[in-house]
Amino acid sequence: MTVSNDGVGGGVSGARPSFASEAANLAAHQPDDPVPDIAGFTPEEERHAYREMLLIRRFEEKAGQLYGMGFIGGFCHLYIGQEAVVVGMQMAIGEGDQVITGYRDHGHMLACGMDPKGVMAELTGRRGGLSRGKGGSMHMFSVEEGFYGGHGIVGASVPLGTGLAFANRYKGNDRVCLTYFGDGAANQGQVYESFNMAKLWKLPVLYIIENNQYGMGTRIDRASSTTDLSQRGRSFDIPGEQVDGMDVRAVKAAGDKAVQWARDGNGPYILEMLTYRYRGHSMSDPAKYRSKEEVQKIRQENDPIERVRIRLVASGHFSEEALKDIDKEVRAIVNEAAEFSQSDPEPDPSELTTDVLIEN
Ligand SMILES: Cc1ncc(C[n+]2csc(CCOP(=O)(O)OP(=O)(O)O)c2C)c(N)n1
Ligand SMILES: [Mg+2]
Repeated sequence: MTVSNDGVGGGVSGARPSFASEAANLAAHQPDDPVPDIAGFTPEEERHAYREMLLIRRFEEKAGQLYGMGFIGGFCHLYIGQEAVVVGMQMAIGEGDQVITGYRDHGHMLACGMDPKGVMAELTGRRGGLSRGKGGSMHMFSVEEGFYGGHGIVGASVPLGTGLAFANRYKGNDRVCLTYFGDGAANQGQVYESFNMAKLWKLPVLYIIENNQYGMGTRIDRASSTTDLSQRGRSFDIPGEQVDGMDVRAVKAAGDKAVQWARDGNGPYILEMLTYRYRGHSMSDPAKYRSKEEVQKIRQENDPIERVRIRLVASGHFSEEALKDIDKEVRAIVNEAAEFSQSDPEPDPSELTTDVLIEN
């Protein structure tokens, strides 16, 4: 199969449109497209995407509340607004493929199928947490579900994900590693060292840049000399493209193509997901570096979940009632996780010295 190499090796693309015009572009694909537009995405897939995104949204809203109530300590970076990225990509991979990301990781874990109770109890530092209450928000892991962390060091997921892909190649399996990182991380040196090796050895890795427009309080155009991050692989001859990361269908379509490219032995591929985070960088960020109107506009015009909801109802395949039932089901899961994460005991003090060093 072929994947478009457009842009790689082509002319330098023009000045990046301002975010306002980018947002307007995103808004242009807005929901009132009549339904047949779900081409390649069955109503059942659309429903699945809706449920998965809603689970992440409700989970994150609850985590925000628990943080406010003092149940969660330390850092907590919410994924609200970016749900279509992980859900669409997860729908594009299969059994045995791997996922690795940074610290904004709750959505990735839920999309991978990790237990919401275990994730929430880890946030509150309880015994039943996925790292037995000793890792917290940024440090969970599940080999069974193909999730390799959860990394607090910005950019660290990139060489690690490249290493996972190297292991796949070395073992001769056909697994692909989804390696997520942010627009801020995209300026790090280790990213480019990884790109070089990945292309040289044709490693099955997809670099998924979640461009949510900000690295902490700094807007991308204030921190990056070039802002079309999909073209960051040019020096290494790694193809890439920008994707509407607020449209789960677009994400899955781009994901399907790129996963196949990597699985077929063509090496790495870059997907720059144009997305947006609604909340501050972490729970302690009042987000004074942007206006409330900017956030409000994206929420109203581009919300990834609302876009699917409108399409589903317009399609006639699902009633408002049926969608409310999904909401109920998801809320019950999140409430149960929240209750567990408050009632489960903290780890025993003897656990302080376990899982620190491998003995003997
Ligand atoms: C090596 C390193 N440098 C700096 C930090 C502090 N830091 C934490 S998050 C962050 C911004 C990263 O932004 P981006 O990659 O866009 O990810 P986002 O938070 O938007 O998901 C920085 C600088 C860190 N954790 N690690
Ligand atoms: Mg960012």
